[in-house]
This record gives sequence, C-alpha cells and structure tokens, in this order.
Amino acid sequence: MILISKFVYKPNYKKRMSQDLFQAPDYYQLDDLLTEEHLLVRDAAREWVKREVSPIIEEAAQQAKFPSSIISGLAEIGAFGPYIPEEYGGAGLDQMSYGLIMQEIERGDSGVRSTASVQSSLVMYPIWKYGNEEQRKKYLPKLATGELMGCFGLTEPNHGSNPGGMETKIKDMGNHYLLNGAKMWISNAPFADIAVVWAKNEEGRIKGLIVERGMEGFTTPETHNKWSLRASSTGELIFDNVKIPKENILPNKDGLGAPLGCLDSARYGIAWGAIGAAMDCYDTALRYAKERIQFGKPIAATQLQQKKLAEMITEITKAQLLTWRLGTLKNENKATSAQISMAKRNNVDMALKIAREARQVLGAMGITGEYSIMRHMMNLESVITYEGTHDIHLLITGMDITGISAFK
Ligand code: TGC
Ligand code: FAD
Repeated sequence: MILISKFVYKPNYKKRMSQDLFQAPDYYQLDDLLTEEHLLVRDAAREWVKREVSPIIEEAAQQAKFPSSIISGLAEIGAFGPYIPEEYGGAGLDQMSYGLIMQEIERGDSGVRSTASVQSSLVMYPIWKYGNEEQRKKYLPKLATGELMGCFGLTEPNHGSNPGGMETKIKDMGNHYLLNGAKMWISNAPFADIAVVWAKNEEGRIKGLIVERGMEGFTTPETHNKWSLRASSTGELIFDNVKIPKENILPNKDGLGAPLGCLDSARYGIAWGAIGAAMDCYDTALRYAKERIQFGKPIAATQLQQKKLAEMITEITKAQLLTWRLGTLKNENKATSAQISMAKRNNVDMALKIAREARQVLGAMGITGEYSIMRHMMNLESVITYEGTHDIHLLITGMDITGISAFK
C-alpha cells in the first residue's frame, strides 16, 4: 500500500486552488513595445486577478453565481470605463491600457471580463458618446465606481445576428415613450441597475434609451442551466408598457450604427481578453507537462506534447502582435470595424483551440475544476458566439475585401 501510494500521482488540490502560479508568456519581448504606464496598469490588474479572482472564481463558476464581491476591485483597477475621461469618473487611459486590463481579467475568467466589458463599452461608452451632458453627469461617475451596474439590450429572441430586424418598440405618448418588447441573453441583466436598450420608434428608426430598474412593467428574469460563463449572470429584459421619460433617450446618435459602434469597442476588448484566457491555458499546460511523469520521464519530453505547446505559444505570439498593432491603430483613431472583427474572430478561435489542446495535455486532471482550463474552454464557447459569431465576423471581413454584403 505504502509502495503504491509512493508512485501514485497525488495532486495537492488545496495548494492548487489557493495558489495562482501564472507566469505570462512574452516570447517576442512585446513588453518592450509598451510604455511604463501600460506596464503599471497591466501589472496592477494582473496582481489583482491573482489576489482577488483566482481564489474564488472556480467555486463561483461551480455554483453558477456571479461573485459580486469583486465589483469594487474591478472599479479600483480602472476596469469600469478605462478610456472614459476622468471628468466623468473614468480612468482616462488609452486604448492599449484598456486592452491590457481586459487581457488580465479574462486570464482570470471570461465571465468577469464580460462584466467589465458590458459596463465599460456597452453602457458607459454609449452614454458618453451618444448621451447629453446631463446623462453623462448623472450616470457615468456612479458606473465608474460600480455604485451603479449596467447591461446592454440588443439581442432579441428572433433577432441575434441580425439585430436590424428587432421588434422592440417605443411609441411617442407626448410627455413620455411607451416601451414594449423583449431582449434575451443579456449579460448582467439580473442585477443591473440600468439597461441601455435599443428599440425602434414609429418610423422604424433604432434609438438608444436608458431603462432603470424599478420602472413599472420592467422585469429581468435570470437565464439558468448555462454550461458556459457560469460566473457571469445572464438574463432577459422584458418590457410591458414601460413608461420611459423623454430625458432617458440618448439624443446624439440613432440607427443600427449606434449599437454597432458600441460593439466595436467591446469586440476590441474581447480580442485582448481572449489572449489572456489562452495564456492561462498555455501556462498551465506547460507547467503540468514538465511535472507530470509518464514512462519514466516528464510528458514535456515527448515530441507530441512539445508540438502542442510549441504551436500554442506560436499562436499566442501571433495574436499578441496583431492585437498590439490594433491597439496602436485604435489609439490613433484609425482602427476600422473590419480590423476589429478580424482580431476578435482570430483571437477567440485561437484561445478556444488552445484550451482544447491544453485540456488534453492534462489528461483526466484537465476535466476537473482544480485547473482553470476546462472553465476557460466552456467560457470561450460563449465568447465565440457573443459580440458577433465566428461566422458573422468572417462575413464582415468578406464584405470588407470584396465590397459585397453577404447579409442582404
Ligand atoms: P449594415 O447595413 O451593414 O449596417 C447598418 C449601419 O451600421 C453601420 N455599421 C457600423 N457602425 C459602427 N460599427 C460597426 N461595426 C458597424 N457595422 C455597420 C453601417 O455603416 C450602417 O450605417 P448607415 O449609417 O449606413 O445606416 O447592417 P446589417 O443589418 O447588414 O448587419 C451587419 C452585421 C451582420 C455585420 C451586423 O448586424 C452585426 O454585427 N451582427 C452581429 C450582432 C452582434 O454582434 N450582436 C452582439 C450583441 S451584444 C453582445 O453580444 C454582448 S456580449 C457582452 C459580454 O458579455 O461581454
Ligand atoms: P443566430 O443569429 O440565430 O445564429 C445561429 C447560427 O447561424 C450561428 O452559427 C451564426 O453564425 C449563423 N448565422 C446567422 N446568420 C448567418 C448568415 N447570414 N450567414 C451564415 N451564418 C449565419 N446580447 C446582447 O444584446 N447583450 C448581451 O449582454 C449579451 N450577452 C450574451 C451573453 C451570453 C452568455 C451569450 C451566449 C450571448 C449574449 N448575447 C448578448 C447574445 C449574442 O450576441 C448572440 O447570441 C449572438 O449575436 C448570436 O445570436 P443568436 O444566438 O441568436 O444566433
């Protein structure tokens, strides 16, 4: 018995769950391309994830509970409105810093990054860009501290990839609008204080409006039984004759281009975030492969496992370079929607493939919650679908290079 147990691989579960041993790969010395401020912002987010997210995230995902205790920490590292000007409570950072924060948060969990993406790019961004000064002052500072949490309602039961067909409607009643319809698959909906909602007016023009929890006829039932993004709360937005004060309409942009403009910002953050998830899977697989002995030697000494690990770091490095360049274009206000689509599509696909390969490197241990890989893999199944599916982003590239829309 003693002899057997000496040779049995005994994972130290407690040690693994409490210790986050992550070491970020930087194969092409990309840190040299970042400024001191980028590195400071990135390292602060990295440390916070190690300290506050890693110890609790597995349990939250297992229990399918959004860990609301992390909201104040997300605000402190500047994850709510990284690029929103400081006068509105944002962190006033550049687009590279925004991306690096998303990378580090998704290294911890895609669901936590979802919460930050929605708050920043889908709630704060439209209020900042399309709202008036009163709306900016009323909502942005509280959204930046997490005192108010928001969600973004575009997708409907009958209109996912094709949001232009939406059925949710507003009717002008003179001194207010009447809102009717339903949105589904909405991140943060079950606990959000406000929702930025997209609805058609009587002329069929898409308008953005701010719906507040507590308005009569507005409910947010939670969506259960997800196998993916379990630490993120998802729900529906139901509007049954909700009275919307006229001052809650976003006045400065309408049409489908308004919500799609928000998606550009969120998709850019996801392109960075996916690299974080991939880095965590690679780092875990590399460490495990060096420690795990089979046939008298570490599995990292076998050609097959080296091939997997070598291909992973190659793909991560290519994605890092693509995304760094996208960040510089974003900072210069030159990044196109199609370039953002390409990066979102490439990086999420890359991360999902790496998660699947890394899971296999860990053998049976890879299916347990003692390691983050399976959670990342399941999360990425949502990330490859939301903010435009893998197919839709390919067709956006197709449209950009041919000048012909495959959607019409
Ligand atoms: P189309 O005729 O091509 O365009 C309509 C108008 O929009 C403009 N436009 C954009 N503007 C800004 N940014 C973009 N990315 C834009 N793409 C298009 C366009 O110029 C036009 O403007 P105008 O002035 O000429 O009217 O529209 P279409 O109906 O053919 O659809 C195009 C398509 C399929 C690419 C678009 O509908 C699309 O991207 N569909 C995917 C839907 C999607 O991504 N939904 C995401 C929902 S939110 C979400 O998933 C949040 S998850 C958050 C989390 O938890 O992290
Ligand atoms: P569909 O549009 O029905 O697509 C089904 C399949 O058909 C896909 O494979 C798609 O690629 C393919 N397809 C569709 N059209 C074409 C075409 N023209 N050519 C070729 N193939 C096509 N939405 C929000 O508004 N706010 C949120 O906060 C939000 N959070 C989400 C959180 C989670 C966890 C998930 C899973 C989704 C979330 N979404 C949110 C919704 C998400 O954006 C949609 O699921 C996504 O846009 C796809 O829509 P759909 O699921 O209706 O798929």
